[in-house]
Amino acid sequence: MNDKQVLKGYEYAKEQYEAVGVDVEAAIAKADSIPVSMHCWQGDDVIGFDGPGELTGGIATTGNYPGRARTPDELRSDIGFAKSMIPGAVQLNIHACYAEKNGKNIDRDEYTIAEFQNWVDFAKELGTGLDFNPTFFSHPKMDGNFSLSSLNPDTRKFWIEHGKRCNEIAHEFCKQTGKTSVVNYWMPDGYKDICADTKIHRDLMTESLDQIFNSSPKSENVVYSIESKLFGVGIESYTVASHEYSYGYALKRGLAYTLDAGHFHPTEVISAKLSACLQFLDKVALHISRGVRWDSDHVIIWDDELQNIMDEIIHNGFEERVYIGLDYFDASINRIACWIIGMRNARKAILNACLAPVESVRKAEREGDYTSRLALMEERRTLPFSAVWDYYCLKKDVGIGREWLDKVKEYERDVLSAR
Ligand code: RNT
Ligand code: ZN
Repeated sequence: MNDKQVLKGYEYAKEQYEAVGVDVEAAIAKADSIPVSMHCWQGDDVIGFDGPGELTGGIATTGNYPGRARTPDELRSDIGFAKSMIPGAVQLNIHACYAEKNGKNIDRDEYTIAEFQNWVDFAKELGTGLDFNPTFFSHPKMDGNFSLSSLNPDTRKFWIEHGKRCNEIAHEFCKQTGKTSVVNYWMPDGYKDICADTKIHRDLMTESLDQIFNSSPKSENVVYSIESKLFGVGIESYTVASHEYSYGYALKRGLAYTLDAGHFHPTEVISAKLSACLQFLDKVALHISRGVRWDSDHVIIWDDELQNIMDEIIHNGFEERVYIGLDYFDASINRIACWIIGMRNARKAILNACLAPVESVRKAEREGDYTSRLALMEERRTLPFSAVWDYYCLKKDVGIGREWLDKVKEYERDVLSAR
């Protein structure tokens, strides 16, 4: 498609949206400014650089598509390349296992900003902030799948120190990038089979988390968040940090709560939880993922749930209270394409939410006219969104339509295939 065609399509689309009361330029500007956190771990199958080189502990990647990033530099160039085809404000999300120890013999309980300085410099180059995650998996100090709630005090001590280090490091990120840093806590702790004592681990988890947060620096721009999960791979029967646990902890301690789209019963959706959680919590973080039957973490597609999530955020004015992040890992297709597809889809859904003529639908609802409510909701679906999206991509110079795919194929030929 050439630029002239895009502009022509945009003129038509703009008129259509204006006819239903939408200011298209304002919608584009708003959609462009909302940050989406891009998870570095899609690029290397969540393996990281500080450990034994395999992923263990409740999550799994499947597939062996060639071209996995094997070094920090490879991962950073893949991210940089992907970002050139991703429009809108981006945060970069990294895990503690992406530390670069540079030959130093230190463990996760001793990390400082030094092990992440390359990531900070990279984020600054990209103009993004850095989100962070302590890594409570893929490590010999895990007690089976237990970390902060292990019955072994030495194990707990190690992971408590790890949490503290990560919180300190995030403050450095913040200082250096000048941007907010969300520190997300996900602990796989739990049992494969039915357990006899569900309480003891939760007591210990609370004690450990309290120790971490009671002696961590606090500032407005570092947001600590606790992620819940229904079950993990090999942790099917009991998870310590379940929904009620994590939500309750966050609420009581004034932290944020992370809703991962793949962490609930298959008929539950996180879009339905947002305005409920935000009645009581200040902030919520999102891990947008796509569960397929089990804890599968497929690449997110632009489906109804993704749209509903963004509608809930934007139509309720929650942009400042919800930190949007992605969390999936597919090793069966080109990993860079995974990032681009997911990040572009997230942005499409944000833009589409900003373009929705929501006031007229809400007015119908308030007036009890549920016929119009349904009719208008359905009419929204066929508004000429794609013409606005193409125009936005043209403006941002990120490739229109499928153009980005040719570039990814070229990169695969020239760079990835040599790995
Ligand atoms: C696992 C959680 C967690 C991880 C990342 C790598 O089920 O979703 O957020 O995916 O931290
Ligand atoms: Zn997650």
